[in-house]
Amino acid sequence: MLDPGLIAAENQPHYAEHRRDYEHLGHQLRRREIDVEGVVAQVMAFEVAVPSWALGTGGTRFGRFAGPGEPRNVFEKMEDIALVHQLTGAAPRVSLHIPWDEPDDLAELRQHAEALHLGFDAINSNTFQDQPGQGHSYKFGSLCHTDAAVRAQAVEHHLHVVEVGKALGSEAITVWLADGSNYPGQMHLRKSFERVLDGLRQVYAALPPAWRLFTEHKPYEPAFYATVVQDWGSSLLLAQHLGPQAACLVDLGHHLPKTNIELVVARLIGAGKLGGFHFNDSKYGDDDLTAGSIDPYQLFLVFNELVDAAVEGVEGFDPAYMIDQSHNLKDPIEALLQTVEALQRAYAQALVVDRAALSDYQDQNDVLMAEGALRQAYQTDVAPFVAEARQRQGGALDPVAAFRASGYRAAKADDRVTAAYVPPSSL
Ligand code: LRH
Ligand code: MN
Repeated sequence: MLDPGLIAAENQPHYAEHRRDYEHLGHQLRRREIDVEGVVAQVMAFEVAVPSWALGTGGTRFGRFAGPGEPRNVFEKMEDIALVHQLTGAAPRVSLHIPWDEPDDLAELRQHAEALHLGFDAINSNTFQDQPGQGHSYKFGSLCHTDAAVRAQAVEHHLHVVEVGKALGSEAITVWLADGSNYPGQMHLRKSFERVLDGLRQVYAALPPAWRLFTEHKPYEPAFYATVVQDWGSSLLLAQHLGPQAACLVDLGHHLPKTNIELVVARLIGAGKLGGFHFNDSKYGDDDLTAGSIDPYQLFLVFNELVDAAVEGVEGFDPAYMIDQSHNLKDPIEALLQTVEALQRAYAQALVVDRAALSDYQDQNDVLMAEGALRQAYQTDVAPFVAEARQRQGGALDPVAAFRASGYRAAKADDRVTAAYVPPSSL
């Protein structure tokens, strides 16, 4: 965590200018009968979970270029996430991956999180890698495997992940399965799906009443011919068969090029099965780039569907917002600060859509004016609203500038090399 005084000192020279921008935007939007304070309040309430696996430098099969001061374990990852939350006011929870982040002492990790004012969002299972000492390999799948012993092992893993989540205070499990095939004929396309459903039924049966199970679809990789949970339709079928505690998680990068992702979101909202998001962006495949970096209009159109559902009061609409990115070139903390900003902006833009006018234009099939209503909101520079929402929560007007001014990375580059890691319990 940073000394709050440092953030205030960083904000101070820019505050008057920010106020002018904020007032100016306020005037513009009041002319459009937009409730300015209402928008800022909603942006202040916006929260997104940070994935534990995004705090270290990511890589590809071609290489990884580690950066200075990377976290060495889940405790240090939590410290970095607490900083992202301190600077943005919008990242109060972490999404863990098991076994990557499984500590020896869960109670110690929970205490550490509480000390950092962080909570635990959906916890992620992992049957896409074989762990040392594992009885059966997941080479040919996990819950879809033709061998009952492998399926039982995969179910056991998911039950264990639920127990870890319960101990940490998480209330959801995200199930992304790499299960699939590389060649036609290799895998029975219907029976493999039936086996996955059967396995998830056993996991579903073990869920505490308040928990949710998110099914995450993905068209390909690591399977390059057929993935069992390949698309939103397969994910929706699973969630509908499993029951009310199951819903679909939309990873923005898990769609074939040119897929209308906001339409997928609208369909899942309509089915009452939109469970949550893994926000990121991509140009080609599952590139896990920073959200809004490639197609910010698409991100806005996704948030437009979310705000529309919230304004309408769609029953049971309560999606979990999480980031899922791999920071191969950017400093992971800076990339996350940039990501939270992009999400807050897309949300604020969606909040300033004149929905009454849009609905009239849609009813009158006034194509140009209907499109114009969305573009007007998208072209509104809501940055002063987002900055105001942050600074009202003790955050930074410019989080990346404050992070760089703090020297946090350089300090960690020293700490996390020289100093052996001392768990909080022994401090
Ligand atoms: C799969 C995925 C999934 C996570 C993994 C780190 O591509 O999106 O959500 O388990 O990335
Ligand atoms: Mn994902």
